[in-house]
Amino acid sequence: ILAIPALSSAPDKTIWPENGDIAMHFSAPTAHYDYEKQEVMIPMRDGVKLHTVIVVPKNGRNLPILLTRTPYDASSRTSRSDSPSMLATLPEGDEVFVRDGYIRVFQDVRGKYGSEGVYVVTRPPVGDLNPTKVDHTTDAWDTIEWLTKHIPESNGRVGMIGSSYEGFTVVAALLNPHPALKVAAPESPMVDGWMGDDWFHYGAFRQAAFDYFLRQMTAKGTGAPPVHGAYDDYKAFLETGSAGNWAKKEGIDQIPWWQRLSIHPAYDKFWQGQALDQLVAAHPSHVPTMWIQGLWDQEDMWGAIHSFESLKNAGHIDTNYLVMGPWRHSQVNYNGSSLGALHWDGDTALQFRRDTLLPFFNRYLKDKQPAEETPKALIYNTGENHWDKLNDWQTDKEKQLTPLYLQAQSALSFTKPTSGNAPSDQYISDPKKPVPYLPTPITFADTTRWKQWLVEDQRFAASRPDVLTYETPVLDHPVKLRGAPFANLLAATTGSDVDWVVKLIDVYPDEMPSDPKMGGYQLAISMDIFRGRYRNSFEKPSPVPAGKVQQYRFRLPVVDHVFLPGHRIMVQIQSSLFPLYDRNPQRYVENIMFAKPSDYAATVETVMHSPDQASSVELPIIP
Ligand code: PG9
Repeated sequence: ILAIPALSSAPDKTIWPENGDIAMHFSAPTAHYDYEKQEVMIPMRDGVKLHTVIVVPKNGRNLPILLTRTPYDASSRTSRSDSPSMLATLPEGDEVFVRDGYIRVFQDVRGKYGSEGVYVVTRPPVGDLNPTKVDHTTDAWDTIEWLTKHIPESNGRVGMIGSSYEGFTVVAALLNPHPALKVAAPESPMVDGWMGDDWFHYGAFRQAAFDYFLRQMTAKGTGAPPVHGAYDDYKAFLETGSAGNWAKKEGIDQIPWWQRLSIHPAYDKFWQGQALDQLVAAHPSHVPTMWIQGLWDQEDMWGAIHSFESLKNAGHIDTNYLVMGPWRHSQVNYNGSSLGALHWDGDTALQFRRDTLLPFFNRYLKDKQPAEETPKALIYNTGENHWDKLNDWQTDKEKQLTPLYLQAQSALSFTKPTSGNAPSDQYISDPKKPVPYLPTPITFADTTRWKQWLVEDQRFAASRPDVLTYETPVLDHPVKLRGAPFANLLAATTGSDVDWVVKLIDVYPDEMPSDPKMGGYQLAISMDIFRGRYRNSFEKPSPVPAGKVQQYRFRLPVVDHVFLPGHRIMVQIQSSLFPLYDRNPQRYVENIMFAKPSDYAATVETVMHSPDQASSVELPIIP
């Protein structure tokens, strides 16, 4: 018989863990780290505390602070990898600042991740649209006040930086900047969600936003994953119908932001009151600011350039600078050597961060004179493949545009159409077969395709019967553009509403010996969509009179491009970009978000190119 130990005797620790195998107390040794990371809750004026991660180089003294306010989790933004090195811990875009000895701070905006308070999407400034006493201007102010008093290693100066939503928080801080905020860099800031940033473009709703609603607005932390139930979103969205139907199907109709956004389909006071490009010009700051964005920014193509231009038009050019790189959304903070099939002269994003951005910040945060003067506008020439450094940037008001006219027989030319040729072209726009924005199948979750969709080869669209295509002969001299082209369509529909998509395209030579797959490539250098009901007023839409030619004139995204000899210029026109943009039913309804299946109708679109109704794309040509 085995001897059974008495019940009261303590277990042998060498064979059995008294409290289980989870260490009661654990902290990773960090003595050898080259930084210290601190997490603090910073009190705002209303008592709400915001979760803030502060990363300080060890043994640092008299260092500037680089601040980003984010809805995307300050903790994960400050842990690219778990490493004893500050360089590896912080995001790629920060490397130049880390190497130069900056203190780095990321803060969760109120109501998201570790921060207390109520989250409101791109919380508008205190006033008509925000009945509280706090906004991103006050939160930035209170945060900077606290940081400058509580980080002994700092020199008391702060720079703000961030892309997209994080760029939006930089712009908001500029409306009433804390005196210690010495320099700012909004990168692709979300500035006007209706005109041309994330939610709409000229009134056409961007259904790609739906997945974002789920991830950001169904939980304080990371929200519910989107469940589409199909690999091909073209098919899934087509079968579901209106944007409102999709919202219902996915449960998005429970989200307050969708409930607000969907009852403001027009550019009413709700959107006007939070358009930051107008607000910064009305409340200009003295903070030196570099407005940065990509030339193919698939998310926030409006914000930076329009803010810069509206400041310039209001006479506040002195402290403002413009940078536009050959980048997709936020690519400024990653590798900028290529975009889709396009390859640049080196890592353009690193070149910019190292040679322009860091010296700009150092000037105001460290009193270090830059080796060369910061150009007023730094913009990448995407035709000749180099940076252009400019000491001025002309806004639309200052620019002469040259019309490039649509012609009979799919031609394009700088001379006006003459009589005796066909005066127009037609196509059927059928909401049952909308033009896709990428070759199908399309999966919104495929982020690689999403990031580069604006540089997709447009040949897949050119071959469709519902896409009009106009082209110049092969160029025997370069045509140089710098600025914003405008679409100027004179067009009619048999329906009572219509969308117009206009693309300005560089057609590569048939043969490209050094890169054969680029032979004949159709690169859209600028494109946008315009919802016809807003042709007379963005605020007050009106039905389009059937069969009557109307003018649709709208600005396209800025370019700095040279059409090289051997290339052609092309213009494509179509009436949908699905499922990125919701379909226009083409029969006028009060709110397209909630159109019924019976509202959608195939209609005939007529684009004029007669001498007195000459459609064109107006080009910002430079000598
Ligand atoms: N484009 C994203 C966004 C900004 C603002 C509102 C909603 C979405 C972003 O990348 O942050």
